Amino acid sequence: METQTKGLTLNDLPGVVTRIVNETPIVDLHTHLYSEQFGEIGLWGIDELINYHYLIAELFRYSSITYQEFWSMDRTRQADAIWQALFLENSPLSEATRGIVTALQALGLDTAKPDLKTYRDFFRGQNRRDYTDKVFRLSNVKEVVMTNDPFDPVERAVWLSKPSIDPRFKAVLRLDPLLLKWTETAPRLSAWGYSVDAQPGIKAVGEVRRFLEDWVRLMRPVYMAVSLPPDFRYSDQSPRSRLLTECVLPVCREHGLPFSMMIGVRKLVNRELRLAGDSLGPADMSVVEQICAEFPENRFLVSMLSRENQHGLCVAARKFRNLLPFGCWWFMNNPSLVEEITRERLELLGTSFIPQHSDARVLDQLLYKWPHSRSVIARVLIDKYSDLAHTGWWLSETIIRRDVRRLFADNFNEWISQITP
Ligand code: RAT
Ligand code: ZN
Repeated sequence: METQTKGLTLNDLPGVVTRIVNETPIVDLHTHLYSEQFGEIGLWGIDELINYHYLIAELFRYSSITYQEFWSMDRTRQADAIWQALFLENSPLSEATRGIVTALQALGLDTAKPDLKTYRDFFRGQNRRDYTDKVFRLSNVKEVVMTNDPFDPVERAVWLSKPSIDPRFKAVLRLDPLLLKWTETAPRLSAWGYSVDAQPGIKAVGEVRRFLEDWVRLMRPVYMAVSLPPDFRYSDQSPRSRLLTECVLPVCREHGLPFSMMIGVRKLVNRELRLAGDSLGPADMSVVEQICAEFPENRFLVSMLSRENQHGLCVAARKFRNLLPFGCWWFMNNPSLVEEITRERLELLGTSFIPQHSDARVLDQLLYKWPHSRSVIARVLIDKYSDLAHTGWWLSETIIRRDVRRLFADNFNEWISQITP
C-alpha cells in the first residue's frame, strides 16, 4: 500500500528519476563475461578493453596497417596500434571509443592526461577477484548472464569438471553450432556418444534431446539461446528447423526455459576482420510472429539487430504474450538508437520489455555500457513521467522504483521463473 501522501511535482522528476535509475541494480541478461572458474576466457583489463572487436573494426577506417600485419602482432602491440589511431591521432567520439574513456574515469584514472602506460600499471596492480567485486559495485550490476557454448572445448572442460560457479554469473545454453552448423556439429555429437546422422531423423531427434537434457542438468541455464541470420525460417525441412522445433523448443518447454533468438546477423561479410567482420540485415517479422503463435507454450526472448525491425518487434509483442523484446543489440547499442528504441517500446509496451543488456565481452565494459544506457533510459523516462504528470496523474518514488525495477531486473527474473506463459 502506498503510504506517501505527497506526490512528485514536475520539477522533482528529473532528479528523482535519474537517482532511481542509477540506484536500481541491474540483471544483465546477455553478456560474454565469465566467472573466474572459467580462467583465461574471462577477459578484463585495459588491453582487452582496447582490443574489443568494435574498436578493431574502427582501427581499419583510419590506419593503413594491413589485416595481416595487425593479426600477426601480439595483443599488446595490437592495443598500441588501436590506441595510437583511435585515441591519439583522432578523438574518441564513437560509442566504442568513448566507452573506454568512461570506464577509465569510473576507475578514478586521469583521462585529461591519457597515458596508456599509466593505465597498464594500474591494471597490473589489480587482482581479479577484488577487481570483479569492484566492477560489480561501481556499475551497480547485480548479476550477469554468460554465453555458454557446450561445443567450445575450453568451456566444455570447465563444465565437465562441475565447478562451483560464482552465483553472480548465470549460465545460458547457447546453441549456434547445433542450429547453424549441423554438418560440422553432427560428427562431434557422435564422437561424444550421441547417435546422430547428417540428416537428423527420428533417432537423432531423441539423441539431440538427450544431449540438451544432459547440458541443462550440467549448466542449470536460465535460458537457451541462438543468434540467427535475417533470412531465418523454421518451417522448412532443413536440419535447423527440425532441430529447433523437435528438440530445442520441446526441451525448453519441459524445463520451463525461455528461448532467446537474436535475429539479424550476417556473419563474416568481411572475413579479414574475423570477429569484427559481421554485419546485419532486416529480418521478416512474420516469422517471429508465426513461431510465437505456433508454440504458445514456449516463452521467447527476442532482440533484433536492424533498426528496421525494432518497431515491428514491439507490435509483435503486443500480439503475443509469450514474446519479450530485450536489449539494443550490438549495432543498436548507440545512444541515439537506444533512445529511439526505448521510446518506441515504452509507447507501445509500457514497462513490459527489457530495455537493455550490455553484451560485454570484457568485464570492465560494465563500467561504461551501463552508465551510458542508464543515462539514455533516464532521459526517456523523465519525458514519459513528465507527460503523465502534466495530466495530473499521481506519481511517487515508490511507483517509479517499481517500474525501473521491472525494466532492470524483475521482468527478466519473472520470465525465467515461469512454468508456462
Ligand atoms: O556484440 C557482440 O559482441 C557480437 O560479437 C556478438 O557476440 C553477439 O552479441 C552475439 O551474442 O552473437
Ligand atoms: Zn552477444
